[in-house]
Amino acid sequence: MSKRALITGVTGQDGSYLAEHLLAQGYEVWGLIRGQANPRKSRVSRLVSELSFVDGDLMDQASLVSALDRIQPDEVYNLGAISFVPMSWQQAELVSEVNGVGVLRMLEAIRMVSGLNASSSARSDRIRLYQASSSEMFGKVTETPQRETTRFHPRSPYGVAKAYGHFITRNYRESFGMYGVSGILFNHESPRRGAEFVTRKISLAVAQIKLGLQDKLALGNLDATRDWGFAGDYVKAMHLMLQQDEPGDYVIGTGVMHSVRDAVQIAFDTVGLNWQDYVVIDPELVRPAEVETLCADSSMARSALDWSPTVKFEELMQMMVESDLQQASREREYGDLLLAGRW
Ligand code: NDP
Ligand code: GDR
Repeated sequence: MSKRALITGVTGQDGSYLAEHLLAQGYEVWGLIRGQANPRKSRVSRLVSELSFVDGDLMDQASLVSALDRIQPDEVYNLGAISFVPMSWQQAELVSEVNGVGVLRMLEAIRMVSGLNASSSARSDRIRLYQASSSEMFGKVTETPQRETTRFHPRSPYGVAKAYGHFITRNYRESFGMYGVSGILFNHESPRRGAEFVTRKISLAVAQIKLGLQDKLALGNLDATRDWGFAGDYVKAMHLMLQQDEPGDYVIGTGVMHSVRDAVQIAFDTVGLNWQDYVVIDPELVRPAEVETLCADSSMARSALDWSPTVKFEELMQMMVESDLQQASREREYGDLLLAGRW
């Protein structure tokens, strides 16, 4: 019998890649969808047509219990979150509810549906949980590169909420014998990345500038450095984590750091333009408390999971720029045809 997986956050970047990966492994895949008419549902069903959907929201405990009851999944991937860090200073309470307490709601739903209680001595594998933890938990770093044992010092309400989700997952593992793991994933990108994140903001702008549809790109801190990888590689690590005999938490990243300035340079180089002619600094885009630098030590995942990244940063930025250029060219062609009355 094929395994069954439930993904929260299925309409997001990682959700769509993970759904594709699990379907390719022979899984039956369900996505939790929130909202009455979620506009991203049709986008993800176009990308991943064999996907099934169930209604639910991490803000609504009963909806999680009823989704688990109905689907009886073997594996739950909790990717749902408000994932844009600056939003967490604007709506700190909501972000804490979804990204922090939302994890507790999912753990409680699994506990109820699996019949686990505090006297459960043996570990329960009935429903395995993957929790999407983040390198933002490291924040103001105390050692470089960061590994599983590096101390957390989150710098945003987002990072604080993710740290809660991380520890409560570990606590349910220790308290109830639940099979729950957290992947501490560093930044990962793709042509499906949301337009608000810096790499996609850059690739979209470069495509528009190349086609003469935009003339400036406003950015914040160009000196911030990140360990950026390809989302398609990272969802494979999520799956591998849930296949281990013993549950554990793993750092996932490339171990290579680049600055936002490097990202800009590679993206503009891809289309033969000089970035200094187009990029302007907008102080409004600088964060109240910045995470200046992040770099992963994934040696544990590399040896225990046999996982390694396959896409280098330069290739990743080029892939994103080329995808956005193709898309923008198609849209411009369509616009020209409309204007010429030939559509
Ligand atoms: P996205 O922002 O692309 O997707 C977020 C998803 O969360 C969307 O599907 C959204 O659904 C869903 N969501 C938002 N609020 C709720 C809610 N109340 N209940 C249920 N679902 C909700 O994020 P990514 O795919 O990039 O990231 C996936 C996860 O991994 C997130 O938890 C993120 O914080 C974490 N992460 C991401 C990293 C990265 O570099 N991408 C690195 C480390 C961690 P909707 O369509 O309804 O808005
Ligand atoms: P991050 O990603 O906050 O690391 O969180 P983002 O791409 O938003 O920022 C990366 C760095 O770029 C700097 N920066 C800008 N960022 C944005 N968005 N827009 C700008 O104009 C800009 N200019 C400079 C930022 O200051 C920052 O230092 C992502 C999300 O996916 C989280 O959900 C996830 O947990 C972490 O990665 C790991």
